[in-house]
Amino acid sequence: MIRFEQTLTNFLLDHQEKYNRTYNFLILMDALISAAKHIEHYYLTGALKGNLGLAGNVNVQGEDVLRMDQIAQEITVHYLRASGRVIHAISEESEKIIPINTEGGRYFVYFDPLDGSSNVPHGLPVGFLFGIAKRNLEGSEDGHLRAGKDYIAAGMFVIPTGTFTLALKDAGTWRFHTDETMDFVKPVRMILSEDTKEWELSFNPAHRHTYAKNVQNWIEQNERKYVFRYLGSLAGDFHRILSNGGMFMYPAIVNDPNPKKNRPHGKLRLMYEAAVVAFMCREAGGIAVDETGTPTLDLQPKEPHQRTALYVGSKPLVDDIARVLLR
Ligand code: AFP
Repeated sequence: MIRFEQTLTNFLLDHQEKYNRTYNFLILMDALISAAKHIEHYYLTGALKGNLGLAGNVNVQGEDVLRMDQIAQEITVHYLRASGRVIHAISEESEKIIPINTEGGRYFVYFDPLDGSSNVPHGLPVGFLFGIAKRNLEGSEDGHLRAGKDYIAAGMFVIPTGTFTLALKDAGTWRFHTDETMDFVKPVRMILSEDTKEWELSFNPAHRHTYAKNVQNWIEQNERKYVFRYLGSLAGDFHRILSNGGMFMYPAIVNDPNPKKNRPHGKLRLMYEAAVVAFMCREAGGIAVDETGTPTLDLQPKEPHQRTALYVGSKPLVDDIARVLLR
């Protein structure tokens, strides 16, 4: 007997029908999946084809652009355009908001098509992160910069591992794997583990002495209780936290010996990094906060590429560090 697993398409079909929704969301998801598969192909063949190096320019964040960043951006914008369902998109790779189908579109998509660039020259895991919000169908439209709490879905592909995690508003966080036909199948609901023995801590240890003193003290007092893991790609690091529980953090950098290197607002981008994982975390029973202990999902972006500090993961652990953040 052949064992057939439920496909992502069937899962989404069930979801849309259960909640009496249209199929527009399926069309958008199909576009994102096509984009992710296409990016994965370029990534897997990148070393052979010479696509893992620099492109020769600098992006809106002042970082060197990689050839793969450009390829991933071009692919994603193509599929979003072809879907006809997107009003505009915000991408890490584009300084300005990208108008797509401004009259007929239905969704806003906030994405980073290749997150974790330090892993690219090595062909190691990177992420394709996205959040989706819906047009205000009743009444006038707002500034299109939605807070995470207003996303209807958020997800991440960990490239090139063949895993995809998708969170749907009030309907859970689900992990899919690739089958032999390259379809995403077998939804498994992700709930953050309550078993503290499995919990992991994840942050860049090279920065620990640049964090606020109360954060440094918290680390000193707590780090030995947990396993430590850090990949340097948010999607990969958060993927582990979703599986095992614990906390990923990218605190504000306020004590760098070279003050020019301080990042009082953190490093991660709110709309297409922090809010995306915060949304997935909430649907898996966890929580995320910024450097002031404010829930990440409540942060209203004022501009597309806004940065934020991030503490995300199991609620007891995030609540615990939030207590010292508030002091
Ligand atoms: P890059 O794409 O510039 O490497 O940034 C990746 C990222 O935004 C996120 O995926 C990581 O969690 C974090 O930055 C890693 O930053 P550090 O290199 O400072 O540890």
